[in-house]
Amino acid sequence: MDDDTIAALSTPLGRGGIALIRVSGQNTLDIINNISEKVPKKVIPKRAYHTFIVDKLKRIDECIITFYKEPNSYTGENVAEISIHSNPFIIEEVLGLILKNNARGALPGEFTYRAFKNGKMDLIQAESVNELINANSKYYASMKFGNLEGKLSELMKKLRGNLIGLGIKIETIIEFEEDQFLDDIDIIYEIRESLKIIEKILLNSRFTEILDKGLNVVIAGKVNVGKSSLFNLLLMEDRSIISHIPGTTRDFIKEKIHINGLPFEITDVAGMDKEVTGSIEKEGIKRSYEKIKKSDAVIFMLDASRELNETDLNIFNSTKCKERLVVVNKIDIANKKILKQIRSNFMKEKIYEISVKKNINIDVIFSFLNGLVNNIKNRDIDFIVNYRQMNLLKRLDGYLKTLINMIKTKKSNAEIIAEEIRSAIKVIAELTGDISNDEILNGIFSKFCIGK
Ligand SMILES: Nc1nc2c(ncn2[C@@H]2O[C@H](COP(=O)(O)OP(=O)(O)OP(=O)(O)O)[C@@H](O)[C@H]2O)c(=O)[nH]1
Ligand SMILES: [Mg+2]
Repeated sequence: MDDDTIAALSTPLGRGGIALIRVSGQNTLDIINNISEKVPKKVIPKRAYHTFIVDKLKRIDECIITFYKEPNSYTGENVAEISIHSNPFIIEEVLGLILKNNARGALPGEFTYRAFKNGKMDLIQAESVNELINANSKYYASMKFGNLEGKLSELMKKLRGNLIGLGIKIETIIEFEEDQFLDDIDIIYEIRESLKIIEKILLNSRFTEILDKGLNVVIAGKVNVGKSSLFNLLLMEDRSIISHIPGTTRDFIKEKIHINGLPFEITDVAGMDKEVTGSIEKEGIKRSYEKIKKSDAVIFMLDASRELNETDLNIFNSTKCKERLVVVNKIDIANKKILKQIRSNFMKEKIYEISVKKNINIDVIFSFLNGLVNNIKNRDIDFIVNYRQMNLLKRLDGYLKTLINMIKTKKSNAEIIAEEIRSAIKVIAELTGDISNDEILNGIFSKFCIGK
């Protein structure tokens, strides 16, 4: 099956300037010769040929064809990239013509699978192709590009080299002196250095999902404090209904926004006043508290024009364990006595005075949101691992720790230590795909789109 020549549309199906069809495999050259007017038999690789797609002498579309000669192509095989006008009917016709000329439709991810099989990239890089395409934020995309560039792969290569070196040292001991113990401070230092890097990656990766999906931030407060007003301001659109009537928002509303390329999921909830009687309102309040519980952070809003009450205190207490920003809204119509009351009730808390309506001090909201991400983001690392990689790195972490222990305590002989090193090297090979099975590969490549 790997010998088949495959073809697929690599751009989204729809109307647009250009659609790109990719062909890969041994029949590629014949195919482009058969379906186009002006690609010479002695085609020059990587040259763009302006020509026409023809079916039985009838021109179907104008096109640009670029041929890449193996192994200098994306897949490592002969590849052609055919750019035509993006119209679903033209695409279907051209693709149909290609398939009639000894090619079959590519499976999801099959181009990248071939690139991996032909050694153009390792498994970590292959996975990152799809992750990059599907990234939901600028930050996540740039991290995934780090993986594609091979930053994690390089690290794994280096680590593998270190371990192999260590293995050889130990094997020599085994050969010459039975039951020898290994005592080498340099070796322990080297393994420790690798461990440090792995632990940093793991720490960073705990936030992989958060950063892809967006940090969940809830705007909480009693009715009518201005929650929906702030929500709309952050979204830059009139998403939530705002009114002077208390209890306007009865159910939560969740929307995604990006600040500096980082995703946030902001939730506007119903005001949480204890004294409401209606069953819908009660359900709304229940949901508000649930949303707080599940959130990553909370913006807790007070009202500078109305007396502090029990609801304010209840909400404050429910957000104790959360990353929290406390703001007093409506500072434009603040009542001095109330501000004093608020300050004396929240003595230990840093409270920011804002007005959503008059756009006063709104910067604090953005600083808070930015700060949340800066807290969790490890700036030294420019790639993020996925769950498969994370689990393997955890296993590797375990092996390396055991290894240090074995060497330090001098309780294990060289034979056992060598075995531990072999296990660690095997984990690295699984990470990079040097060892893999069909099930793992299927799991990875079936998630790709067709044409990649
Ligand atoms: N003066 C003043 N009024 C504000 C400010 N922010 C919001 N408001 C007004 O306060 C009222 C309530 O605003 P909303 O945003 O609907 O408040 P909410 O907290 O979502 O209210 P519920 O959904 O009922 O819980 C509206 O009339 C807003 O125009 C502000 O900074 N200053
Ligand atoms: Mg509201």
